[in-house]
Amino acid sequence: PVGPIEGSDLPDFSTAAYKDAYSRINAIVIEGEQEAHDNYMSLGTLLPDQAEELARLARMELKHMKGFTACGNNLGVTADMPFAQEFFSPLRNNFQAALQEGKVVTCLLIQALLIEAFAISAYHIYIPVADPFARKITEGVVKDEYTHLNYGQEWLKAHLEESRAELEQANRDNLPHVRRMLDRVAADAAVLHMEKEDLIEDFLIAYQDALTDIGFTPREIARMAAAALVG
Ligand code: DDQ
Ligand code: DDQ
Ligand code: DDQ
Repeated sequence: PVGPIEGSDLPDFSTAAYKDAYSRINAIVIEGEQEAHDNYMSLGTLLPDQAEELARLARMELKHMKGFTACGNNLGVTADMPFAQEFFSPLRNNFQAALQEGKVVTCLLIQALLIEAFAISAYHIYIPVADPFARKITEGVVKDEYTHLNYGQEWLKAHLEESRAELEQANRDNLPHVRRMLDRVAADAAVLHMEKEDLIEDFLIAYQDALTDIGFTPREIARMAAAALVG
Protein backbone atom coordinates (compact mmCIF):
# COMPACT_ATOMS: atom_id res chain seq x y z
CA PRO A 1 0.00 0.00 0.00
CA VAL A 2 1.02 3.60 -0.66
CA GLY A 3 2.27 5.42 2.45
CA PRO A 4 0.56 8.50 3.81
CA ILE A 5 0.85 11.53 1.54
CA GLU A 6 2.07 14.68 3.30
CA GLY A 7 -0.83 16.75 4.54
CA SER A 8 -3.59 14.69 2.94
CA ASP A 9 -3.94 11.84 5.39
CA LEU A 10 -3.98 13.45 8.83
CA PRO A 11 -6.52 12.34 11.43
CA ASP A 12 -8.75 14.89 13.19
CA PHE A 13 -6.78 15.39 16.45
CA SER A 14 -9.75 16.98 18.22
CA THR A 15 -12.26 14.08 18.17
CA ALA A 16 -13.16 12.05 21.27
CA ALA A 17 -12.26 8.83 19.39
CA TYR A 18 -8.79 10.14 18.55
CA LYS A 19 -8.15 11.25 22.14
CA ASP A 20 -9.38 7.94 23.55
CA ALA A 21 -7.02 5.88 21.36
CA TYR A 22 -4.23 8.39 21.99
CA SER A 23 -4.58 7.98 25.77
CA ARG A 24 -3.41 4.36 25.45
CA ILE A 25 -0.77 4.80 22.70
CA ASN A 26 0.73 7.80 24.52
CA ALA A 27 0.76 5.85 27.81
CA ILE A 28 2.57 2.94 26.11
CA VAL A 29 5.45 5.16 24.97
CA ILE A 30 5.65 7.01 28.31
CA GLU A 31 5.75 3.69 30.19
CA GLY A 32 8.12 2.21 27.57
CA GLU A 33 10.60 5.05 27.96
CA GLN A 34 10.39 4.84 31.77
CA GLU A 35 10.99 1.08 31.71
CA ALA A 36 13.83 1.51 29.22
CA HIS A 37 15.44 3.91 31.71
CA ASP A 38 15.06 1.35 34.50
CA ASN A 39 16.30 -1.50 32.27
CA TYR A 40 19.46 0.36 31.22
CA MET A 41 20.20 1.22 34.85
CA SER A 42 19.74 -2.47 35.77
CA LEU A 43 21.99 -3.58 32.90
CA GLY A 44 24.68 -1.36 34.43
CA THR A 45 24.74 -3.69 37.46
CA LEU A 46 25.47 -6.68 35.19
CA LEU A 47 28.03 -4.76 33.08
CA PRO A 48 29.83 -2.53 35.61
CA ASP A 49 32.46 -1.34 33.12
CA GLN A 50 29.61 -0.05 30.90
CA ALA A 51 27.61 1.46 33.78
CA GLU A 52 28.51 5.05 32.92
CA GLU A 53 27.49 4.75 29.26
CA LEU A 54 24.29 2.92 30.25
CA ALA A 55 23.42 5.65 32.75
CA ARG A 56 23.83 8.18 29.93
CA LEU A 57 21.37 6.19 27.76
CA ALA A 58 18.98 5.91 30.70
CA ARG A 59 18.97 9.68 31.21
CA MET A 60 18.12 10.13 27.53
CA GLU A 61 15.09 7.83 27.92
CA LEU A 62 13.79 9.99 30.79
CA LYS A 63 14.09 13.05 28.54
CA HIS A 64 12.00 11.18 25.91
CA MET A 65 9.44 10.26 28.54
CA LYS A 66 9.05 13.93 29.45
CA GLY A 67 8.71 14.87 25.77
CA PHE A 68 5.93 12.32 25.20
CA THR A 69 4.18 13.45 28.39
CA ALA A 70 4.19 16.99 26.98
CA CYS A 71 2.57 15.66 23.76
CA GLY A 72 -0.42 14.36 25.73
CA ASN A 73 -0.72 17.59 27.70
CA ASN A 74 -0.62 19.57 24.46
CA LEU A 75 -3.71 17.69 23.17
CA GLY A 76 -5.46 17.75 26.55
CA VAL A 77 -5.24 13.95 26.88
CA THR A 78 -4.56 12.03 30.11
CA ALA A 79 -2.36 9.01 29.42
CA ASP A 80 -3.85 5.70 30.62
CA MET A 81 -0.87 4.58 32.70
CA PRO A 82 -2.54 1.57 34.42
CA PHE A 83 -3.26 0.15 30.94
CA ALA A 84 0.36 0.68 29.85
CA GLN A 85 1.84 -0.89 32.99
CA GLU A 86 -0.25 -4.00 32.47
CA PHE A 87 0.49 -3.95 28.70
CA PHE A 88 4.25 -4.18 29.33
CA SER A 89 4.06 -6.85 32.04
CA PRO A 90 5.05 -9.88 29.90
CA LEU A 91 8.29 -8.28 28.68
CA ARG A 92 8.93 -6.63 32.06
CA ASN A 93 8.55 -9.98 33.88
CA ASN A 94 10.87 -11.74 31.43
CA PHE A 95 13.44 -8.94 31.71
CA GLN A 96 13.31 -9.05 35.53
CA ALA A 97 13.66 -12.84 35.60
CA ALA A 98 16.70 -12.66 33.29
CA LEU A 99 18.19 -9.87 35.40
CA GLN A 100 17.87 -11.97 38.58
CA GLU A 101 19.73 -14.80 36.81
CA GLY A 102 22.42 -12.47 35.47
CA LYS A 103 21.46 -13.21 31.84
CA VAL A 104 22.87 -10.16 30.03
CA VAL A 105 22.16 -11.60 26.57
CA THR A 106 18.44 -12.08 27.28
CA CYS A 107 18.17 -8.61 28.83
CA LEU A 108 19.83 -7.06 25.77
CA LEU A 109 17.62 -8.99 23.35
CA ILE A 110 14.47 -7.77 25.10
CA GLN A 111 15.46 -4.13 25.59
CA ALA A 112 18.13 -3.23 23.04
CA LEU A 113 16.83 -5.32 20.12
CA LEU A 114 13.10 -6.13 20.37
CA ILE A 115 11.72 -3.07 22.15
CA GLU A 116 14.10 -0.64 20.46
CA ALA A 117 13.45 -2.05 16.97
CA PHE A 118 9.72 -1.92 17.57
CA ALA A 119 9.83 1.60 18.96
CA ILE A 120 11.99 3.00 16.17
CA SER A 121 9.76 1.55 13.44
CA ALA A 122 6.57 2.68 15.23
CA TYR A 123 7.95 6.20 15.72
CA HIS A 124 8.81 6.40 12.00
CA ILE A 125 5.30 5.35 11.03
CA TYR A 126 3.77 7.81 13.50
CA ILE A 127 5.74 10.92 12.42
CA PRO A 128 3.84 11.58 9.12
CA VAL A 129 0.43 11.31 10.86
CA ALA A 130 1.34 13.18 14.07
CA ASP A 131 0.12 16.62 15.15
CA PRO A 132 2.85 19.25 14.58
CA PHE A 133 3.91 19.41 18.25
CA ALA A 134 4.23 15.62 18.66
CA ARG A 135 5.94 15.30 15.28
CA LYS A 136 8.78 17.56 16.40
CA ILE A 137 9.21 15.71 19.69
CA THR A 138 9.10 12.26 18.03
CA GLU A 139 11.67 13.27 15.38
CA GLY A 140 14.06 14.25 18.18
CA VAL A 141 13.48 10.94 19.97
CA VAL A 142 14.12 8.88 16.81
CA LYS A 143 17.51 10.55 16.36
CA ASP A 144 18.54 9.49 19.90
CA GLU A 145 17.11 5.97 19.71
CA TYR A 146 19.42 4.89 16.89
CA THR A 147 22.37 5.05 19.29
CA HIS A 148 20.66 2.56 21.67
CA LEU A 149 19.97 -0.09 19.08
CA ASN A 150 23.58 0.16 18.03
CA TYR A 151 24.80 -0.19 21.61
CA GLY A 152 23.07 -3.54 22.10
CA GLN A 153 24.03 -4.69 18.63
CA GLU A 154 27.70 -3.92 19.16
CA TRP A 155 27.84 -5.86 22.43
CA LEU A 156 26.02 -8.90 21.00
CA LYS A 157 28.14 -8.83 17.82
CA ALA A 158 31.31 -8.92 19.91
CA HIS A 159 29.96 -11.87 21.96
CA LEU A 160 27.96 -13.74 19.28
CA GLU A 161 29.41 -17.22 19.51
CA GLU A 162 28.90 -17.60 23.26
CA SER A 163 25.51 -15.80 23.06
CA ARG A 164 23.92 -17.60 20.10
CA ALA A 165 21.94 -20.27 21.98
CA GLU A 166 20.67 -17.84 24.62
CA LEU A 167 19.70 -15.33 21.91
CA GLU A 168 17.66 -17.93 20.04
CA GLN A 169 15.90 -19.04 23.23
CA ALA A 170 15.23 -15.44 24.33
CA ASN A 171 13.82 -14.68 20.88
CA ARG A 172 11.51 -17.72 21.11
CA ASP A 173 10.33 -16.61 24.58
CA ASN A 174 9.75 -12.95 23.72
CA LEU A 175 8.88 -12.45 20.05
CA PRO A 176 5.40 -13.99 20.54
CA HIS A 177 4.77 -11.38 23.29
CA VAL A 178 5.70 -8.59 20.86
CA ARG A 179 3.17 -9.96 18.38
CA ARG A 180 0.42 -10.22 21.03
CA MET A 181 1.18 -6.71 22.27
CA LEU A 182 0.86 -5.39 18.74
CA ASP A 183 -2.45 -7.24 18.29
CA ARG A 184 -3.79 -5.59 21.47
CA VAL A 185 -3.18 -2.03 20.29
CA ALA A 186 -3.64 -2.39 16.52
CA ALA A 187 -7.15 -0.88 16.62
CA ASP A 188 -5.95 2.13 18.64
CA ALA A 189 -2.96 2.57 16.33
CA ALA A 190 -5.32 2.55 13.31
CA VAL A 191 -7.32 5.44 14.82
CA LEU A 192 -4.02 7.37 14.79
CA HIS A 193 -3.65 6.32 11.10
CA MET A 194 -0.89 3.81 11.84
CA GLU A 195 -1.64 0.56 9.99
CA LYS A 196 -0.88 -2.81 11.56
CA GLU A 197 0.65 -4.23 8.36
CA ASP A 198 3.07 -1.29 8.19
CA LEU A 199 4.00 -1.73 11.87
CA ILE A 200 4.71 -5.45 11.37
CA GLU A 201 6.63 -4.89 8.15
CA ASP A 202 8.85 -2.11 9.49
CA PHE A 203 9.46 -3.94 12.76
CA LEU A 204 10.54 -7.11 10.94
CA ILE A 205 12.87 -5.12 8.67
CA ALA A 206 14.49 -3.33 11.65
CA TYR A 207 14.81 -6.57 13.64
CA GLN A 208 16.20 -8.44 10.65
CA ASP A 209 18.74 -5.64 10.03
CA ALA A 210 19.87 -5.85 13.66
CA LEU A 211 20.21 -9.66 13.57
CA THR A 212 22.10 -9.48 10.26
CA ASP A 213 24.51 -6.93 11.69
CA ILE A 214 25.09 -9.14 14.75
CA GLY A 215 26.05 -12.01 12.44
CA PHE A 216 23.03 -14.28 11.94
CA THR A 217 22.46 -15.83 8.49
CA PRO A 218 19.22 -15.29 6.51
CA ARG A 219 18.20 -18.87 7.29
CA GLU A 220 18.72 -18.41 11.04
CA ILE A 221 16.79 -15.12 10.93
CA ALA A 222 13.89 -16.77 9.10
CA ARG A 223 13.78 -19.43 11.80
CA MET A 224 13.81 -16.79 14.53
CA ALA A 225 10.99 -14.81 12.85
CA ALA A 226 8.93 -18.00 12.57
CA ALA A 227 8.83 -18.10 16.39
CA ALA A 228 6.30 -15.24 16.21
CA LEU A 229 3.89 -17.40 14.23
CA VAL A 230 3.88 -20.39 16.56
CA GLY A 231 4.35 -18.77 19.98
N1 DDQ B 1 2.81 9.88 21.09
O1 DDQ B 1 2.89 9.53 22.37
C1 DDQ B 1 3.13 11.30 21.00
C2 DDQ B 1 1.44 9.68 20.67
C3 DDQ B 1 3.80 9.17 20.31
C4 DDQ B 1 3.38 7.81 19.84
C5 DDQ B 1 4.42 7.16 18.95
C6 DDQ B 1 3.91 5.90 18.35
C7 DDQ B 1 4.23 4.70 19.17
C8 DDQ B 1 3.39 3.52 18.93
C9 DDQ B 1 3.61 2.47 19.98
C10 DDQ B 1 2.87 1.22 19.89
C11 DDQ B 1 1.85 1.08 18.84
C12 DDQ B 1 1.60 -0.25 18.35
N1 DDQ C 1 12.45 2.60 24.13
O1 DDQ C 1 12.73 1.40 24.57
C1 DDQ C 1 12.70 2.65 22.70
C2 DDQ C 1 13.37 3.51 24.74
C3 DDQ C 1 11.10 3.00 24.44
C4 DDQ C 1 10.05 2.07 23.96
C5 DDQ C 1 8.71 2.73 23.81
C6 DDQ C 1 7.59 1.79 23.64
C7 DDQ C 1 7.39 1.23 22.28
C8 DDQ C 1 6.34 0.18 22.17
C9 DDQ C 1 6.84 -1.22 22.30
C10 DDQ C 1 5.74 -2.21 22.18
C11 DDQ C 1 5.98 -3.62 21.91
C12 DDQ C 1 7.19 -4.32 21.94
N1 DDQ D 1 -0.85 -11.83 12.55
O1 DDQ D 1 -0.73 -11.37 13.74
C1 DDQ D 1 -1.23 -10.77 11.64
C2 DDQ D 1 -1.91 -12.85 12.54
C3 DDQ D 1 0.35 -12.53 12.06
C4 DDQ D 1 1.60 -11.75 12.33
C5 DDQ D 1 2.80 -12.61 11.97
C6 DDQ D 1 4.00 -11.82 11.67
C7 DDQ D 1 5.00 -11.88 12.74
C8 DDQ D 1 5.38 -10.55 13.22
C9 DDQ D 1 5.92 -10.58 14.60
C10 DDQ D 1 6.30 -9.26 15.13
C11 DDQ D 1 5.18 -8.35 15.40
C12 DDQ D 1 5.62 -6.95 15.71
